[in-house]
Amino acid sequence: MAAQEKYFKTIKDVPLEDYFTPGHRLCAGCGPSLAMKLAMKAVRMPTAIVNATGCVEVSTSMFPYVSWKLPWIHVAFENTAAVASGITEAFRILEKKGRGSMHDVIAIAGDGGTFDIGLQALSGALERRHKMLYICYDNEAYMNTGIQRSGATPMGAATTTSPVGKVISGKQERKKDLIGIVVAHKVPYAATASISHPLDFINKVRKALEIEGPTFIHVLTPCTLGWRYPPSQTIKISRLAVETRYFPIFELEYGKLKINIKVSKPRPLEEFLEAQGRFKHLFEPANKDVLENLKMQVEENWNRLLKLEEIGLYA
Ligand SMILES: Cc1ncc(C[n+]2csc(CCOP(=O)(O)OP(=O)(O)O)c2C)c(N)n1
Repeated sequence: MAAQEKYFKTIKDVPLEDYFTPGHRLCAGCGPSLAMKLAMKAVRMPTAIVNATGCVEVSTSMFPYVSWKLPWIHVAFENTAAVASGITEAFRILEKKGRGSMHDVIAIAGDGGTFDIGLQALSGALERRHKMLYICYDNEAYMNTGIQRSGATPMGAATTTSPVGKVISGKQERKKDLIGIVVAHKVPYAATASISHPLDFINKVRKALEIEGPTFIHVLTPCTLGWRYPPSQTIKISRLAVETRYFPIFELEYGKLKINIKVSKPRPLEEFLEAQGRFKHLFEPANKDVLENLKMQVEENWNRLLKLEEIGLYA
């Protein structure tokens, strides 16, 4: 890729250099680790990372080793976006005073850290319109502490706090519409992405960094332990999430919605579900209604996105 080009046309144009390096302790087949590797391919230096607690943080920074070849700070869940906003403003002032250069600031947190615990700080940072990118890697539960359900866990999924038994059959509530919440702040750019579509993801990270103001990317990152599937299946399952319309890939630029991956002939949702142990019980006759409900949600969401694409506005 020529130095002046902003985006990557093919995967071969992506730089070989890794700012997220091997040797970390994330699982074999870990979706979040792939998301980190890909996201770091899009950075424009200088860049600083603000990383909330979670699998990525604890497994990439065990003293005396670190997997990040760029400035990186660990923060708590609650203040991830607040710390990122403080850092970005500090860089701005330092540059203004001629004492340093502006850095891109990327906040990174899991779904527990974003959908639930860090939501207030995220809302504040988006509303104050700091120049920063927030990436939420979504493995649909609090994985680092033993697979507890989060606001991102889909209905019907078995987790340790939404177990399958006589009383309930997996999580009873729907997944939170996080990107809807983000877009309600009228941010200039928000997008979804999947590690099965690396070029789309990398270019979205680059685009988000190029845009002035707060930007947000929600990337789906399967978890071999929590979703209960063999490590070799991570990319296949990520792709099935997209091809069944379970996780639509779209972006919102200044409120205009574009579905980036048109899935005209979706694969049956069952193909995505049956590949994972956390949904095993949904194929028992007693849980047919949960399966049907989940299918209805997927269809409803896709139709809603199509309509919003037509209207040209998210909300
Ligand atoms: C305020 C607070 N509550 C709970 C914890 C314990 N804790 C550490 S990691 C973690 C799970 C994080 O889940 P998520 O953000 O989804 O990231 P993942 O572990 O799935 O990568 C929890 C609950 C904590 N560190 N701080």
